[in-house]
Amino acid sequence: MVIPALNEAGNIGCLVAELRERAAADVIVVDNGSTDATAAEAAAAGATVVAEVRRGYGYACAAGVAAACRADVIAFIDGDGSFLPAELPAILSPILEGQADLVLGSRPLGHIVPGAMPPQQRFGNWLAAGLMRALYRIPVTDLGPYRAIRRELLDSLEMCEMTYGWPTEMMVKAARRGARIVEAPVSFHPRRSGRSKVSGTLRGTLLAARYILGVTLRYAVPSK
Ligand SMILES: Nc1nc2c(ncn2[C@@H]2O[C@H](COP(=O)(O)OP(=O)(O)O)[C@@H](O)[C@H]2O)c(=O)[nH]1
Ligand SMILES: [Mg+2]
Repeated sequence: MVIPALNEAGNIGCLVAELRERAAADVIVVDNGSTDATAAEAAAAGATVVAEVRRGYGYACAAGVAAACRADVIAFIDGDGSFLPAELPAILSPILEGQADLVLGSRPLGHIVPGAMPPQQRFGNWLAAGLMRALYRIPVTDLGPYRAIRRELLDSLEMCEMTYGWPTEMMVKAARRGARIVEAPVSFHPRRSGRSKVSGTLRGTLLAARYILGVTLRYAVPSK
């Protein structure tokens, strides 16, 4: 289990504790230069804490993957408490049962608590997922950061988007590989505490939109 985290003190401890109660194997928190007690709180709750100084969601995820060296399946969850550890079995079981290589938690298929997702994020995810359905023929309704992937597949993707583009790159490259991609409904809640760094800020929203759309279009034309 990999959790990219930037200033999630107040959220990360409960999240790690809940994941460990639910017997998630290694819980790895990647602290991306937090200025609060994220690392200490995560460690106290029993996580393996990895520091990644290069700022970026993709750098953090990649550092977590490198640290999870014994895992055959790697799951990702945000560090803000907006996704529920109780729903982890839905994310993992299609892979463990041999039916999928990449499982994406879909919020539109599940439940979005009112106020949890700003309208621009709702629209952006809808648009990007629609483009992916049309361009890559994959059955997706969301960009699902709560997800799980077979390690073998992930290693073969040669991920290079080290910031906002990482989750999109994983989807489109897996699609190009012909991987089995399925969605599982998940619920989405307001972050437990603290501030949003992506969809709640203008800069984060614009950068995320640019990377998500850029990466979605970039791999649409097969290079060979
Ligand atoms: N490693 C890393 N994680 C980040 C960064 N920005 C956001 N995150 C984490 O990514 C997740 C989603 O970010 P969040 O601020 O909740 O964005 P929102 O869900 O769009 O409001 C949370 O776990 C954050 O701690 C970053 O620059 N680096
Ligand atoms: Mg969030």
